[in-house]
Amino acid sequence: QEQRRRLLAVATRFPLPSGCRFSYGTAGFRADGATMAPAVCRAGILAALRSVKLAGAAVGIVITASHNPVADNGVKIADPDGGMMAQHWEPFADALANAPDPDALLHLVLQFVKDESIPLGGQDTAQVLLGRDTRPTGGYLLDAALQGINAIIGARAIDMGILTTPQLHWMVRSKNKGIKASESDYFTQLIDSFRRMLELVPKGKGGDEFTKKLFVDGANGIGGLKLEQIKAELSDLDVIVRNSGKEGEGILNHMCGADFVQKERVTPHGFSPEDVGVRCASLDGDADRLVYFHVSSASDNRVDLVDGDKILSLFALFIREQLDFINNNGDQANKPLPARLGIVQTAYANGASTQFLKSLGLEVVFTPTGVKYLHRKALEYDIGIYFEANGHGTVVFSEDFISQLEAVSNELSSHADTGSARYHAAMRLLAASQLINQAVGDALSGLLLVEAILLYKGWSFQNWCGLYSDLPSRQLKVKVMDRSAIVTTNAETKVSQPTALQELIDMETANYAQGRCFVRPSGTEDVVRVYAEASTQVEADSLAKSVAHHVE
Ligand code: NG1
Ligand code: ZN
Repeated sequence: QEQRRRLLAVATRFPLPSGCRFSYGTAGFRADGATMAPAVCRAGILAALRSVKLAGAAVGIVITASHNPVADNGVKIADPDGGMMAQHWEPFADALANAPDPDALLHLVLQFVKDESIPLGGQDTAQVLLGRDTRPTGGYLLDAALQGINAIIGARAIDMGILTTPQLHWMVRSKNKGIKASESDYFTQLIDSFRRMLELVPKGKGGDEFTKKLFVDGANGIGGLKLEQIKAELSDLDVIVRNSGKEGEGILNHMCGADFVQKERVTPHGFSPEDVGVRCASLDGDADRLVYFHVSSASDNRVDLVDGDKILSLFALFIREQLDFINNNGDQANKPLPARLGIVQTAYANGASTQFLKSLGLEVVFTPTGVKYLHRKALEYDIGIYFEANGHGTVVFSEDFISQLEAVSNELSSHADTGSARYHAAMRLLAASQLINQAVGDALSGLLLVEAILLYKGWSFQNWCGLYSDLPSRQLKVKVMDRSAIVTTNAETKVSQPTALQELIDMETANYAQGRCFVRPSGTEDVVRVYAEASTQVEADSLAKSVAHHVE
């Protein structure tokens, strides 16, 4: 009865404005921040129920709208492993967010609790960790989330403060693993593993094109602020943060950030042609995306871009090299360490990157857009590397493989073999697995891994950028009456409905050398996205445009 009373009370406090329709989408609920409180409150209820269902394991709530404008906000839920909430709860999430009135909400919750056998009513049965980005609506939405959580008897909310999205995911994961999970633990892990990576750089190896100086575009968000906190401890780097998120420097994601740089291919606000020659990185508003760029010339603001595909390629090269050291250093006495290395991309990956990765003999697989799909696929390997072209991705190591690496390094050190290439390679992979966020794509840890690998290889930005040349591509958005009318298949590369549309796309694509084109409904915006690639920019533009006409 107390449980019913609490749910009715909280639903009455946060009535759903008429005409609002929420969908959990690719990355949780998103809308104008001022209208989000009912959805966020309900996400609080949902997260608490999820924790109760999972025997009180910590679950996370992140309040952010990532790269979207500052007035937007959003909410998503992290499961106990630090990944995205299990998809089979999404239909309930949608229904809950859209329940029209308190009675409907109560009925829905009670029915779901029964169907899922969620043991409500006990003490200390749920814990929910909350984080939010720097958006002005964050505090107000945090309060809505807290009220939602507290509507479930026995649920405890723990506000972790203003964080990057990946920090919160990391904390949830660490807490459930029984590892210390505060922000300073996160920073310590990053700084220590970065330092270990640098200690493992062989003296006098390879090129010496690496330079210490790095400009970082913080998108005027939380990532820049956090990087400012730790940069003094990154002794081999000279990090200068712009659009750092400090008062007065600019508006969140406005003319800056990873999404802006990747889509527009021009310097973000705060950068100029004078920065020519310096390696630059750009984060998005909640610091789960990372791209790199270089000002192309001193006369205009265009940039050379290193996107998620090329970050992935750098990671893949490095990891493959270490595996080769471990396995093929010619000494027959060594037991090989068989490792399945898998590369996961989406249809948005530049075709040149896929070709490059395949030419290295790597296994490349595709999933639909959205890190929840990529991450899950990557977990099928001993080492899974996934990235979206827009810079969201990470490297995941299986626990079994980590134990094997530890066994190799223990064995070698017990034979005082710590000078061998094999030992160093194993130690590098272990350090990388500590450095790179195992829960979700993380711009800060990704940046440090990139820097450590560039330093290890002695590479400049140009060395890296020159791994392969991107095929010219174009992305367009098309507004339609009902984007759900388009249904796709084959990791979104083909349209299955309406059937005639795919024939038209095929027909157009056939007119272009190296042409590739697909369309799909966005999961975060009310648009259909068109992507086209061809051997020249003019052709990619023209292919995208003609297919967009067929979509309209
Ligand atoms: P949608 O709107 O479903 O295309 C976009 C990005 C995804 C992902 C999500 C979540 C593109 C083409 N799509 O999804 O990669 O980052 O937002 O933020 O970049
Ligand atoms: Zn983001």
